[in-house]
Amino acid sequence: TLAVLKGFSTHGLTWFPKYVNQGLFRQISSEWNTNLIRLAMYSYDYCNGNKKKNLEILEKGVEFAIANDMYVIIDWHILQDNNPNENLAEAIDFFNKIAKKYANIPNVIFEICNEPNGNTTWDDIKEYSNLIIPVIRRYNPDALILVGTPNYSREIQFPAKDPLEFKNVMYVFHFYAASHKDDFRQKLRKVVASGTPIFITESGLCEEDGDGHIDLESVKKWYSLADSLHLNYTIWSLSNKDETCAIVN
Ligand code: IDC
Repeated sequence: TLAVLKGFSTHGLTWFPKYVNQGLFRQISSEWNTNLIRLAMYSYDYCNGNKKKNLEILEKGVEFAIANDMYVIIDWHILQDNNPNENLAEAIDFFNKIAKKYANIPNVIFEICNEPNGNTTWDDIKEYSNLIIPVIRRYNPDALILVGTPNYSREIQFPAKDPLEFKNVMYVFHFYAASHKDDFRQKLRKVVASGTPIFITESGLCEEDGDGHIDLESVKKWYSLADSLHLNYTIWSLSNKDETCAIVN
């Protein structure tokens, strides 16, 4: 049978550490039937904050995910730092640490750049990936590695034409149902049909800024499309931030 991974993404771990708790992870795994959790480590905050403390939150999240039989995405959440090469040295150090710590643990999935944006091109992302992926592969020869795509992980046509030369890599697509409609769904269908491996590491029921209205009609279309294409996804976010994408209020 085909395994499909579904679950939630946390909000920024360093802002909402209380959601990294054993009881909640047990609940979303066993009562809500999710088998995936994404841990969003905002790279900007990691690089400019208390690294040791931030890593401790992440490590607790990985521990609770494994204890509850879930897959876990360790997400290097670039956003304000719009090009992953901006904090390259920090990224190498981060992935070296965590890849070593979680060497060959099958639950762990590595997401190396959340949403490249601004002027960041697919060539920039390839350059970064060609440096970061070997750091992870040194300890995890078979781990699944997820690579963000230009313009907030929407432009999956680039890797479709010009993929990386590594095995067990998937490309990241994000959608927010109230902002992204049929033209985006059509693009996703086309790229998936071309055989390009796509992983939806983040999606939302609301508008693309994480707030605004929820579009239930588009929501239904998106998740039935994801299901029909057997795509893995997470929903943003497992938090109570005052915005419509937050699932706790
Ligand atoms: C957003 C938060 C928003 C915050 C911003 C920057 O919702 O309040 O100001 O981060 O820290 C994404 C990003 C994710 C966003 C999320 C929803 O990956 O970090 O969170 N979103 O806005 N891409 C599209 C939407």
